[in-house]
Amino acid sequence: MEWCVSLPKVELHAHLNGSIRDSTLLELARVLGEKGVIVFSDVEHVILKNDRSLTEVFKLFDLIHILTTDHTTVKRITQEVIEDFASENVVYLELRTTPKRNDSIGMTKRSYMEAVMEGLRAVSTVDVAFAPHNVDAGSLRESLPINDACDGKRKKIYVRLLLSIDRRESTAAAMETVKLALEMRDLGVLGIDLSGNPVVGEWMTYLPALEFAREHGLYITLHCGEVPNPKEIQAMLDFIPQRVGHACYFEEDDWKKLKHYNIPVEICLTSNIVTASVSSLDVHHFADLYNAKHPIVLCTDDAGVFSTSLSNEYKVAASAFGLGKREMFQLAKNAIEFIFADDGVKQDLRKIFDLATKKLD
Ligand code: 6MZ
Repeated sequence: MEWCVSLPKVELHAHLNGSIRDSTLLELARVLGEKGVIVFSDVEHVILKNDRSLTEVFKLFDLIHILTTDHTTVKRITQEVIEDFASENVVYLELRTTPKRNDSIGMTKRSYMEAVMEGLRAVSTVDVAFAPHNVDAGSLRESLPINDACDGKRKKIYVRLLLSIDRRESTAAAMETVKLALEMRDLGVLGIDLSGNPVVGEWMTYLPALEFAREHGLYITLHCGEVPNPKEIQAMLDFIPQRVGHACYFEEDDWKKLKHYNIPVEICLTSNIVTASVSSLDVHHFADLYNAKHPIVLCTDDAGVFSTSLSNEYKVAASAFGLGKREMFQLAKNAIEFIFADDGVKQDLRKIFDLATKKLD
């Protein structure tokens, strides 16, 4: 495990509200319990539970959102999540989150995202490079010298953002999120994710907003095939997104299309097993895709909800699929090619990995 921790890593599929520390969730639940908003003893075991079906996961997200959807807490969890990823040598993080409205406290999707940005700026334990075009905040930090992730120096992490459309949302709400993403491009927002409970909603509802996003140059990644839904899977692949997440319920034609378009897959091993989207690692599609040299990247999905970390996902892959250190290193490095950030960032990341090669043998 130690080796997996020191390995520099790229995280491309992490939901902000799924990546919160248990200790933070419990603390927030205690406070709301004291205020009488929730009953702490009812939610404590829900937060600490380890086995969760997909249905239970989405119930848990409803609870998490009650605990976190205010500006101060959104700022705090963003800061903590970035610190946690950096502490295990994640050198590039594409963090995704669903901008939310909460009229009772005057929260708009924009003010939610401003709280996320404040969280990014508040990180002090590591250097965060997050805003490529913003002279005040980002470009100075962005030009900080690269760090060798393994040498114990102060760590640096690149952070970029994807805004998520929740499958419960209407076309208009999805469009609002895309427009917000366009407005926040200078602050490191690179693209759009479609996520949320996969048994809810229709592809055609989100399509206009996703097309608009693409026309305006945003990158797109879709949760695809997390449940069996052959028509939707084909429609999503025909859209040719830049990446897809999960791909658990693909059939032969879907694999053919995915491979034909060479669409990289964000693989979330622990998430797929815990939610029973894949019955066991022995039959996980990682192996086929890996052997076919199809672009794949290991990710956590929801490190908090599934009690995992990116280092742990590499460890799980190594033992389940018999990968040695060289293969793991290459797998981690290959992820650079599938990030949505520009070539300058890719070059920096390649240097980080090259420096690390020597030390990780
Ligand atoms: C689909 C998921 C997900 O956006 O509030 N989310 N959507 N499948 C999954 N696999 C288990 N895990 C998380 O983070 C939480 C939200 O991300 C999506 C859901 O919409 C969830 O409400 P944010 O930061």
